[in-house]
Amino acid sequence: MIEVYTANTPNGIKVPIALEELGLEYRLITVNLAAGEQNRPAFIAINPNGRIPAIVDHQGPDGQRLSLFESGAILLYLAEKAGGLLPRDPLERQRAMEYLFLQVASVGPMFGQAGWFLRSTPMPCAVAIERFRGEALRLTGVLEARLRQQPWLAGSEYSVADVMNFSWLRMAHYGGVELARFPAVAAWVATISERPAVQRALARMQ
Ligand SMILES: N[C@@H](CCC(=O)N[C@@H](CS)C(=O)NCC(=O)O)C(=O)O
Repeated sequence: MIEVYTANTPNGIKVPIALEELGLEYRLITVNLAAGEQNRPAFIAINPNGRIPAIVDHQGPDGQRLSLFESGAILLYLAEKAGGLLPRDPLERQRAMEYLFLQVASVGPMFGQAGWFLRSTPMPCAVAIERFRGEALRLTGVLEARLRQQPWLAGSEYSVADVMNFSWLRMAHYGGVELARFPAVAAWVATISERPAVQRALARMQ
């Protein structure tokens, strides 16, 4: 059984979606971010970085207990464990890695900062909004160009790269990005939203 420490946020839904897609059993443990549970010693022992998501797999490599944080690392671990969500074709596999890391390094941080400066800061800052929303728009354009050429980010196969980026792009408005300007991304979000595994994961996260 895999324990999933998470919350209903863009980063938090990735792991339940991947687990549902891969058909792995899991137990959800909701971390109350508003109450600061991510900074409590019991959680820091699982994720020293104090962020969700994190997992504990009691049947990890060689049957050992594994605790793991960072959503990209978790999704790659789960994909390899279950043998899914990663293309077998070597070129597409590298594309999947590429777009997974683009999400971790750029899409998540830029959308996250854009949303925070647009909605959560007590002191609005036009320069910060322009910078981060501008980057969120630019990155959505990168995904748009890719999805105009291929049905999925890796190419012909749905993969961890789609799960990672979908989790943020379905909330694009949070970062001040309207998907009406990006029809290929909007259609890809709608298609992924209809997948039964995605709907099961989102229902469990309510
Ligand atoms: N790069 C990390 C980002 C994790 C992250 O920022 N999680 C947010 C929720 S979406 C969090 O735990 N925030 C709590 C806080 O800021 O104290 C990942 O992909 O796992």
